[in-house]
Amino acid sequence: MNMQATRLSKEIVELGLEPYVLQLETDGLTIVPPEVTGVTDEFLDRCTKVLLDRFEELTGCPITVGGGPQGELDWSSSGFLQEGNQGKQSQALLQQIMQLDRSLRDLCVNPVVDALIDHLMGRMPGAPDKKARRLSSTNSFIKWAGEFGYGPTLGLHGDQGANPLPWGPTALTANATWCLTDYTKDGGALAWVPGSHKSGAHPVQPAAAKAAVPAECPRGSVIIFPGSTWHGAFPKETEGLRLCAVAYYRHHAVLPQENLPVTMRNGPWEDCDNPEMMAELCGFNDTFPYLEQTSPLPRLAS
Ligand SMILES: O=C(O)CCC(=O)C(=O)O
Ligand SMILES: [Fe+2]
Repeated sequence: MNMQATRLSKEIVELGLEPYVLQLETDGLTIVPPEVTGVTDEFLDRCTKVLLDRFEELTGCPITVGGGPQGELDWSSSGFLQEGNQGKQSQALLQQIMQLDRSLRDLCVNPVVDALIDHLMGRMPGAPDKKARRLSSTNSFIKWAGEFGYGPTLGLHGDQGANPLPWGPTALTANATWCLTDYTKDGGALAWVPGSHKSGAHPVQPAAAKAAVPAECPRGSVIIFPGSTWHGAFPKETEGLRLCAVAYYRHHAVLPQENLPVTMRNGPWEDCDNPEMMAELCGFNDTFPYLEQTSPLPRLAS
């Protein structure tokens, strides 16, 4: 974890988040229950409805939490082929979900999650009041019953895998996976390897898959881990959906997955619980990448 951040922030102490920080430091993942983040059943219902409506809008196929997709799906026009997976594809990724509804933006400015992500990424050099964390993208994994999943490797990876090795103690990316259904091993829960964040490198198989455990938790929980923690998912063997909303973060020095300073500039970023935090998370006022000459120039004196 971030060396500067081994001191606990005011927010961590005020919100009583020390036990979650300890888990992040020792295991590389923590699960925060809805009682601590304050999300309600009605709020989770709204997030769920927005995502399922969006799935139907983009695919033409109605989908329910209890029954999964309500028709045959055909991937052939998408050009999508999963290597080694002879079975039917049984998940889809919805992107840019923060644009869809205020509920999904409010997840991104939740003060509890923000304090823990800030702990992982720390502050700007020489500016202890400036947080280094930004949003990289917002996505939803929609998973339904299917035998294969990610195969025997469980698809284990570190999310910050595009960054050069070795990874240091400061998180370069971090993941907050909001569970909109219960997460169980049979139900295709996130798989992860305790302590793997300390290796500072990619997973080594098959030992990694052997050491993987499920992140099991009730609906409304949020699973938080740095980009160095090895994770994937168990195959989903049960009926119905495994649904989540992922707020994916980056250190300010790391490229975003979605070009949020551009895509959200005229978007509904102000419509959320904390517009000031959202503007910072989108990186609207960051020095880089610039779009025009920003460095001051002199004029010939007259
Ligand atoms: O749940 C999954 O299928 C994998 C999730 C994942 O890799 C991620 O959110 O970064
Ligand atoms: Fe991942």
